Amino acid sequence: MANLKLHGFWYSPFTVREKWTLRLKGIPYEDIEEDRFNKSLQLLEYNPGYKRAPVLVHAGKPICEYMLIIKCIDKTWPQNPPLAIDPYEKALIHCSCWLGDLPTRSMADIKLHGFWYSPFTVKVKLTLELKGIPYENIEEDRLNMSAQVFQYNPVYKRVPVLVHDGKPICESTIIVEYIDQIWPHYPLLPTDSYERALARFWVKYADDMVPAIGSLTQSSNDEEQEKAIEKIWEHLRVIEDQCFNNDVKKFFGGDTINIVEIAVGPFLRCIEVLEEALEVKVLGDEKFPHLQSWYNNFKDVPVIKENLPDQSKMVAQEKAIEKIWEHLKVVEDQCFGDGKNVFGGDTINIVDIAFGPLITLLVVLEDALGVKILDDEKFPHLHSWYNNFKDVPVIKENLPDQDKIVAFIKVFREKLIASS
Ligand SMILES: N[C@@H](CCC(=O)N[C@@H](CS)C(=O)NCC(=O)O)C(=O)O
Repeated sequence: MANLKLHGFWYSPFTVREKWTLRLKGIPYEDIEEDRFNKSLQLLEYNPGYKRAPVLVHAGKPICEYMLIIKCIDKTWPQNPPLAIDPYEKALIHCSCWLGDLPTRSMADIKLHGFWYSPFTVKVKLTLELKGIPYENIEEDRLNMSAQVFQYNPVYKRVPVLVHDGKPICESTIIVEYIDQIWPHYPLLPTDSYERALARFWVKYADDMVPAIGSLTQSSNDEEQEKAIEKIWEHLRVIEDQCFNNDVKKFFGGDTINIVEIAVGPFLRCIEVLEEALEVKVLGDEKFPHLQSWYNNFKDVPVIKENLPDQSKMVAQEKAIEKIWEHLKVVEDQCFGDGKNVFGGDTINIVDIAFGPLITLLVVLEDALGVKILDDEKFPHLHSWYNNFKDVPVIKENLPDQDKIVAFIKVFREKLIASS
């Protein structure tokens, strides 16, 4: 990434042309904004003749003069060329460059449907960002996913979904590999077949860690928490000893991030979030020195740092569910702990009426968020009380319509977000 640096002035049409060219080709680069009245020593050193920008520095070697830079970019990264292959078109483009108008080649239409906090979505996002591929991010509402997601992913009905020129691709790993094939610069998969197979093995192993992370999210007491952490540790130990067991390599594939980092990194971010939300220790360099130093290298890469989901926002989300559980635990132990059919004994009373709609709301949220809130193992009394309550014919017939509640929550959330 830092292999390619562009020194320029943001307002200069010459610099802008280079930026367009790099963007069109999806080539990641570091933008070095120069001060026209106080140019950097590097710029003066790179372009001692004219002392002007733009200057593109590729692997330490400077290239000056915008037309030469464009030609050089086109030759070095021939994919997705803004300078057309056809000689006639090429000639036209040269002409229009001189006239001051770089023709815009129609950019691929790429849309990413996802949730900002989902590690699966993050895998795809990091891939696009690392490769510098422009895309439209479509943030889905978990409570009310767009009809497009159901249309694009009718089998699993989940995100991420990448839509490339109108064609949907589902499943995060498949999407990452697809992107890597279509835009091969900054390759994420090794070219050697054996190395590729090894990388894919670890990508799969990262996905296999998901149930253990899910158990930690769902744990409601110390014992469950410890069990879940043990399970995660088992996985991390394997990764520590067998995958990132190299002191020399910065990343799995060497000096640059590859598909293994893309697969493991977002899950480690989830673990970090759970550590903070549940006040537990899972990661750490005493236990997993290689993994920790690899993760630090990963997070240090500017594109990763900028695009990993915000930890404090994720923690807040986790803590909200924790808070609900705290309340439910009190209700479970103190209110419905005596095994009565309903609170009033055999007939519904005011307490049942008070809790009924709240629990209905939680059940809707469970469904919408994909989180088990009213877990029957965690809250057996509350669970059986709710079943009894729902079974009473008058209640059954008058419970609010689930779709209507979802629609209401959506409007309510939108208003809340707008007013915050
Ligand atoms: N194996 C899938 C997993 C995707 C997944 O679980 N997505 C979740 C978000 S983290 C989802 O869309 N859930 C919505 C739902 O289940 O309704 C992948 O790699 O893409």
